[in-house]
Amino acid sequence: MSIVMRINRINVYSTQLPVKGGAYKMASADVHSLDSTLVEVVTEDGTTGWGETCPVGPVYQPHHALGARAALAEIAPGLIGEPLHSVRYLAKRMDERLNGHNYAKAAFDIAFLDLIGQRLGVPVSTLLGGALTDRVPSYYSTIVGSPDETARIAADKVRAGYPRLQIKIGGRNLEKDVATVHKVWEAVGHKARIAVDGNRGLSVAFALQLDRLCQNIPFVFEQPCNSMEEISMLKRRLVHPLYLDENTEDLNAVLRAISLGIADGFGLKVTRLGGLTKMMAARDLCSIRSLPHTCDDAWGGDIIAAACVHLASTVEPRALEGAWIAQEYIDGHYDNTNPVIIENGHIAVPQQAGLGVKPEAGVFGTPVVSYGC
Ligand code: 0XW
Ligand code: MG
Repeated sequence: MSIVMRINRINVYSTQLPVKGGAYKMASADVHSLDSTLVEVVTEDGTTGWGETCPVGPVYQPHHALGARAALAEIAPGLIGEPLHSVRYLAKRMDERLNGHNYAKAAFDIAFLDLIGQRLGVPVSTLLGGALTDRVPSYYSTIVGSPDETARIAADKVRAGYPRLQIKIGGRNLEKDVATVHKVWEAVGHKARIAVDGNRGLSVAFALQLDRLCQNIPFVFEQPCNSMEEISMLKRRLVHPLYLDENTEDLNAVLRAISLGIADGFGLKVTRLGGLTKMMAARDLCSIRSLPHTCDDAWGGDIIAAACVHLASTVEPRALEGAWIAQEYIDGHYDNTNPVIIENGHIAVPQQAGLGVKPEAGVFGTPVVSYGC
């Protein structure tokens, strides 16, 4: 069957995703409601493919919602009339229209794969090399909170089936962060794997002190400091394994971190790297060096959640640190027939053709802008 069909129209939508409970607190920022950008790519036969990009506020990484939409405005007109026969060709077209801005291009990359999957009658996981499982582990991410409350939530989430926890620290005194890590460990012990995430908020000195004061607790230390240079200074002085998240701004950064030997693993974000096609490359680079990683995004609804889960299903299970999706912090779904949901700390991999998620008609209101006919 030929998969050549042309892009007729692109609709861009914005939707607000308020944070349940009021605020998602990280060392770098507190966020209250996230502005997600969705692209709906319509082909000449009327099939629709969806993509999403939702920075977790403007401070987490050098991304913001209006930036995503400005970048899409540069790119979208150049995609109208293009054939959907090759995601690599369309990536080249996007690069010819705009340098960088991976987090915006990612939304299109996801939508193209959704369309091609539907056309071929296969799930996106098949286009990514093929699923190894039909259910992937997730992990629960706490917010920066009091030691006792964080430990209580951690124990609850382990009881709910999560095999991994990510404990947020930073932006306050050392005593509180150290107490939080100790209390979580006392509450959950070996029942869950633990990551301690500083979200770039610690100095090298603070990170070293925390590392020593928690040296008998097995956790991986995620993105404690801001820059790769600080991370390199830390790397050989830490007791705990070191994971990079925000520093992996593109595939070259992943490659650099691997070749410099400064990362024991990664918190990877689909949109930051430029979409699922780029994530496949990161997955394969990590696999060559047996480096574990997550398959996440910063935030977003069912579209980005489905993208993360399809990708996660293709990762060797021993290298998969889990697929984080924002479900625990947002209400509702774009698609109530086939929502992406966490059950017992795990997520079923959509089996339908494409992403397996179709936003309900009108759920995002009218497009903020449309291109094509
Ligand atoms: C836990 N996350 C995947 C969600 C927020 O965007 C922060 C992020 C992280 O690991 O830093
Ligand atoms: Mg992180």
